[in-house]
Amino acid sequence: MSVQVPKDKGLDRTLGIFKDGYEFISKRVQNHHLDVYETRLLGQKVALLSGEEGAKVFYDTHRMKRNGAMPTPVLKTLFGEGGVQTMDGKAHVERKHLFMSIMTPEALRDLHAITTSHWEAYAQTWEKKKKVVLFDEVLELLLRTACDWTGVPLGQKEVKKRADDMNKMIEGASKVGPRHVEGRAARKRSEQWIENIIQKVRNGEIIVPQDSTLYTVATHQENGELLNARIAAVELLNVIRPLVAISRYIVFGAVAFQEFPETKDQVMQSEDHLLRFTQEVRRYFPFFPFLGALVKDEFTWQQYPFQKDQLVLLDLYGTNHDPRLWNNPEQFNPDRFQDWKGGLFDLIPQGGGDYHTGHRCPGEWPTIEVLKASFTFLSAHLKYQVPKQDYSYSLRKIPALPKSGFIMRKVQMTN
Ligand code: HEM
Ligand code: MYR
Repeated sequence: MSVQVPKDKGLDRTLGIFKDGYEFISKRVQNHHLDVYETRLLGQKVALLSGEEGAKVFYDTHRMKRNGAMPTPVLKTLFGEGGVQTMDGKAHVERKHLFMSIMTPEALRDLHAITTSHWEAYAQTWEKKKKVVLFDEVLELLLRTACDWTGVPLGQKEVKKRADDMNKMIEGASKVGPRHVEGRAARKRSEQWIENIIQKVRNGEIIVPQDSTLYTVATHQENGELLNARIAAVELLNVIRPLVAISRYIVFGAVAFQEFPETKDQVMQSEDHLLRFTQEVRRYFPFFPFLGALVKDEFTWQQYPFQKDQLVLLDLYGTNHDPRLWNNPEQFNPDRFQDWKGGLFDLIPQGGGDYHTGHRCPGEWPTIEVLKASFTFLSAHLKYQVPKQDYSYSLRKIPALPKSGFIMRKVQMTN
C-alpha cells in the first residue's frame, strides 16, 4: 500500500530541480519527516530517498542498479560514456579495483607532498600579483597536481586550457544551452588528449614509471584484454577531473576561514583539528547534489512500492544536513566531528556505503589529503588581505561556488 507515502500532486516537477537546486529532495522528503517520497520528473514516477536509512536502501546492490540511471547529458559532460559509474555487479567490482588499487597510503602521502609543492610554486607568483582569484588559480594548481600524481605529461602552455576544460565538464552537467554544449566540447577535447597519451604509453612512445596511475590504467586488462583506449581515457579522466573539482572545496574552506576566523587558528593547532575542519567543509558546503539509480525488481520499503526500473534519487546534500543525524546542521561547527563514529551512510558528500562493492567515491581519501595540504598552506604559510567582495553562493545553482571565487590581495608566503 502506498497511501502513507506522500506525493507531489499532479504536475511534473522537472523544473523544480532548477528552482529548488540542492534542496529539491529535502524540501519534499524531510519536510514530511520521512525517508521516501514520490514525485514526477520528465513524466516518470521517481522515488526520492534521503537520510541514513534512505542511503542504506539506495546502496543495497540487491535492490538497485546503476546502468541506465545516469542521464545522457551528464555522461556526455561530467562522467563520460562506458566508465565505472555506469557499471554493475562483477564487472563493476573489477573496474572499481583499478581505482582502489591506486589509493595506497604511500600514494596518498605523495599526493599531499605534490599538492604542497604546487601551492608553494603558485604562491610565489601570487606575491607579484595585485589581485588573485583563488578559484581560477587552484583549478590550474590542481590540474598540475593531478598530472604529476598520475604521471600524465602536461606542457606549460596547455595548463590553462586543460584546467578550463575540466571545469567546463563539471559545470556543463547541470546546465542547458551554451554552457552544456561547452561541457560536451570540453569532454571531447579531454578524451582525445588522454586517449592519445594512453596510445603512446601502449606503443612505447612515452615511457612512464610502472607504478604511475597512467601506466596502471593504460595497461589494465579485463578478460585478458586491454581496455578500449577511449574507455581508458574516460577512467583516467575520472581521476584527473575530480582532483581539479576539489578547487570548489578549497574556495569554500577559504570562505569558512573568513567567516569563522577561530577555525583558522584551530587547524594550525593539531592534525585532529585540521581533519575536523576538512570534514565539516565537506559536510556543510554544497557540491554533488543527488545521485540516481534504477530499481532492479519491485519491492516495498517503508510502505512504498518501488517498481521495476523506476528511477530513484538519493539526496546527498540533504543527508549531510539532516537534523536527525547532525545537531544544528546549518551551523558550521568542525568540532561535531570530535566524537563522530564514522558511519558509512551519514557523511555522504562523495556517496556512501562500501568503496569496493558499491559506487562510493574512491577519491574520498585523496580529496581529504589534498584539502588537508591546502588548508594547512592557506592557514599557516600564506598571509593575504581579503578585499570587500561577495562570497555568497546560491543553493539553486548546481554546482555551487562563492560568487567572487575568493579574491585575495597582498599575498605573502610565510615559512
Ligand atoms: C564517485 C563526489 C573527488 C573519483 C563519486 C560520487 C560522488 C563523488 C558523489 C558518486 C558516488 C556514487 O555513485 O555512489 C566527489 C567529490 C569530489 C570527488 C565531491 C571532490 C571534489 C574524487 C577524486 C577522485 C574521484 C579526487 C579520484 C582521485 C571518483 C570515481 C567515482 C567517483 C572514479 C566512481 C566510483 C564508482 O562508480 O564506483 N565521486 N568525488 N572522486 N569518484 Fe569522486
Ligand atoms: C567529479 O568530477 O566526478 C566530482 C565532482 C563533480 C560535481 C558535479 C556536480 C554537478 C553534477 C550534477 C549531476 C547530477 C547527477 C544526477
